[in-house]
Amino acid sequence: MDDGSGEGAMSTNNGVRSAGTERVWAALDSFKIEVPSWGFANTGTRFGKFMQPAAASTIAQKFADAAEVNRLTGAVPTVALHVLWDLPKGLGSVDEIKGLEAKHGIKSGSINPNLFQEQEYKYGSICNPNPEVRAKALAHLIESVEIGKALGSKDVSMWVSDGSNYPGTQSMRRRVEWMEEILGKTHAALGDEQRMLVEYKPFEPAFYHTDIADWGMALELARRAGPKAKVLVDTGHHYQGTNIEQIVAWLLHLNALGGFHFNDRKYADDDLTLGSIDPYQVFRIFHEMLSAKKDETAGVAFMIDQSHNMKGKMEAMVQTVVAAQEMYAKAALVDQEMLAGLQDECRLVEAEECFRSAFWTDVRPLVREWRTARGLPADPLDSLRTGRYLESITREREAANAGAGSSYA
Ligand code: PSV
Ligand code: MN
Ligand code: MN
Repeated sequence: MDDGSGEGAMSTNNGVRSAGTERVWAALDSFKIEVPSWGFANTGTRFGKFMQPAAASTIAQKFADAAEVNRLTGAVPTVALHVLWDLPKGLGSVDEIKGLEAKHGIKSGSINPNLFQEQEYKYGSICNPNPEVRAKALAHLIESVEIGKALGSKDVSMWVSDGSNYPGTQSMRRRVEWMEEILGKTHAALGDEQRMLVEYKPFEPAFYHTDIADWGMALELARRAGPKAKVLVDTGHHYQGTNIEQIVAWLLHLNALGGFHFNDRKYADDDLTLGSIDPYQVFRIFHEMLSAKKDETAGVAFMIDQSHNMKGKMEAMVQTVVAAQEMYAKAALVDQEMLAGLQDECRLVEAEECFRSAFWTDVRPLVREWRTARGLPADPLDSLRTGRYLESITREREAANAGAGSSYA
């Protein structure tokens, strides 16, 4: 099999592993990705939601689901928590979470404050003209930092949905000042090992302007907040045609990339399974990670941010983790040294073929071999479907979910 680098994805040649295969195995061994608790729950579209019998409705169920995805894929050591949805008692919920960590052998990942759901936030949270509302938002952020400390979790991951719907109705400049003040105070509360990730999104729910609309704004806000603040790139939060891997390259260069929220989309923030629309983009992003210097990528968190109304929650999550592993393996196949040489000599077609051939190589047999060698199911999706877990949670949760209300998470 020819991958354009001359190495191919065959695992051995007379018992000798190719350099490409070695790179793929090392990449798979190191690859970890965080799953979102909300990806296992009944979440909706803007107009409603279709309830699934096996959806998780308690934090205990979400932990159990995340642990099962980890058991199937070997790549999910942490689950992201949304404070309002998963820790309704705030710090008072920490003991329960610690118990679930111990029970399931996975840890709490990023802590996601919720600055968008409560009535007070109609005109914004940390950018709200009302100082009392801003104080409420700050208190929630500080509590989220404290929850992170108590759980030993590294990242407080902030998505600020603030903005306005009509021109002239808000002062964009004053809102920047309010935001800077609160982000600075939140940063000051962080522990030594903690970071603050600033997520951006150009559209919805504020249709005219969102206060953190793109990576430039997120970067500047992070810089002003302090050295523990980094930018979070959610792949669904860009305009059509944006070159996301170029943003990744810049943020890596500036030592400002904190992590990713991975998902796919066709139109806007669709939160679809990874690579379902554009796997080449995932490959290109992973290539930026793998071709960067080690100190530039240290600490960059891979997280999933997806939700599904149509696909089964567990199946969708396993699909995404498997797609991520496969795309990462493909990106690891690129012979970086050869590619750099071709780029320097401007041998354009050869450089493109070297790059593209790695993408077109079917790495699935190799990934399967790696899974088996690591004691993991060779086909995680098939194992999920034929195993007992899905069947038992469907049976157990069906009755409870039939009468469930329709809160977002
Ligand atoms: C917003 O669209 C977002 O991407 C943020 O990360 C939120 O925390 C998450 O989705 C869940 O609403
Ligand atoms: Mn996100
Ligand atoms: Mn989103």
